[in-house]
Amino acid sequence: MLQRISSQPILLPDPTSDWETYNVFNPAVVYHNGLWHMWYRAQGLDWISRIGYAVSADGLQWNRLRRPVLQPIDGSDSRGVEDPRVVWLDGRFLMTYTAYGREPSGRPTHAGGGILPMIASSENGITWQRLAPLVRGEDNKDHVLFPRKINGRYAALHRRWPNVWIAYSDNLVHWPEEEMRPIYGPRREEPDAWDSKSVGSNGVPIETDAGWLLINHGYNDDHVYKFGLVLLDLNDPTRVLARPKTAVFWPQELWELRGDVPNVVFSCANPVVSGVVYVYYGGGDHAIGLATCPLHDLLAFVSSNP
Ligand code: BMA
Repeated sequence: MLQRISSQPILLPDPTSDWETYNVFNPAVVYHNGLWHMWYRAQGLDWISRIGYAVSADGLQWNRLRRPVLQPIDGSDSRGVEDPRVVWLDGRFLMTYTAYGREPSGRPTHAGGGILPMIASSENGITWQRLAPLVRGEDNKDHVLFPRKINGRYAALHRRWPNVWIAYSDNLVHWPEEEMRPIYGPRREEPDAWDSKSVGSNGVPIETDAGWLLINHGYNDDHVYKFGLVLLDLNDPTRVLARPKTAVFWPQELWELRGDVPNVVFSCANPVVSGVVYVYYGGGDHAIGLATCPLHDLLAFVSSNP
């Protein structure tokens, strides 16, 4: 179903750079005004994650900026800014990213403390203003905005481990706790399931007539990151309409099976252009690959494997 466009990565680390020397991975990609925009996580000589920007006319060949567009500024993100996801909404780019800090931000969950699910905004994709975290006081990440307001409000998926939750906001800054709801979690009662241990969101939810199509990730005791599909109700995304039991994508190429972290495909982007879903992903936390699929094939798979 999802096919790699090549057995090779489309973007590699740059050994001549100080900040993207070792790894480039987990990019956000938005197609806007005839250009493909990419924001990608990079690690260089100091192993701190920064976010770089690249632009492309065809989604395949990328031109990178020499310097990162988002990097740590204080103790709340001094260990790195990670895993961007971007939407174009209300005439600006909005990014969700993980701020990885030095001090525990509150109650650690499985990730061990010091993690904030941040939101930032940009008119040109290059200069970014930090807005606020979606929630404080807990390790929470894998957050992603819906590409439009739902019932007049901004909406976001986030992970309050081990479950994926929804949150709503009028202003992107205040996300009332009392309106947060869990949607789905790991299939713990089925130890052999590919996602029995952990799940999280990938790229921006895809709006279709059948519902919000999510490509998500998960793993089981084998700790092999794979992708699956989830379909949510358009007006009430806490309603899961379908969740096929089988994964749709997993590490196969050597650079996905080895890399900096082995057995990882991890995606923060699935833009749809002319009916084709472009899944950009990090392989082995080391390089960036691309797999594509007609949107209607994914929907047919979901409807025949609810
Ligand atoms: C997750 C995130 C991702 C990473 C993945 C695999 O927790 O940190 O950025 O790709 O682990 O290492």
